Amino acid sequence: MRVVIAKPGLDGHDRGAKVITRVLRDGGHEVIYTGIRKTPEQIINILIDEDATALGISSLSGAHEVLIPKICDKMRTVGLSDVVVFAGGIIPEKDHESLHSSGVRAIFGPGTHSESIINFLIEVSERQKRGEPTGVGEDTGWHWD
Ligand code: B12
Repeated sequence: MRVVIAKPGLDGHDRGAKVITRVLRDGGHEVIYTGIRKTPEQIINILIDEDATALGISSLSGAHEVLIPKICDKMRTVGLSDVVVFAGGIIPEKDHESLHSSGVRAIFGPGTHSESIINFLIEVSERQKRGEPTGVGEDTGWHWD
């Protein structure tokens, strides 16, 4: 897949995003890392310019409940409904449900094994091959556990 790893928010916690960029590249994906402190608008532009099929968002600042739904809404507005969104970082369990409702298909916290992120993307490709929608604009309720 062609994956953008994005780091929205004002903080500089970039280790996780860099680790995930490496993990996905090693797993055979094409990965573009945005760098830190990107606005939702900048992330949308990068997704369009890079013709991405998936967006992974890293958030450790506590702003996930504002920033991630905002990015998902903008993606739907500009016609990026097919793009799969997943996230990671410091995202408490209690916030997972609302993020899933925003269109986030998987959330990975600290200590996640690389294998489970790779397996998630394999599952996404298999679902897409079967014609089962996974993008941020699809209201299927499906998410990775
Ligand atoms: C290292 C660290 C720092 C470093 C950051 C260095 C860097 N360049 O990244 C420094 C010292 C700079 C720092 C500063 C601050 N920090 Co700090 N920091 C941490 C700490 C201890 C570890 C984070 C880390 O690097 N982990 C290692 C990486 C590899 O793990 P990870 O990021 O979690 O990523 C893994 C998963 O989460 C997941 N993942 C992450 N992103 C993504 C994305 C995708 C797409 C996927 C699939 C998976 C995924 O996969 C990764 C691999 O398993 C955490 C506490 C913690 N235990 O997490 C606090 C923490 C994140 N920091 C915190 C705070 C408050 C700050 C400061 C505001 C403190 C202050 N008052 O100055 C400042 C902010 C400075 C700034 N401008 O950003 C808080 C955030 C609180 C919150 N969310 O509510 C935390 C949680 C500490 C705490 N318990 O309070 N910090």
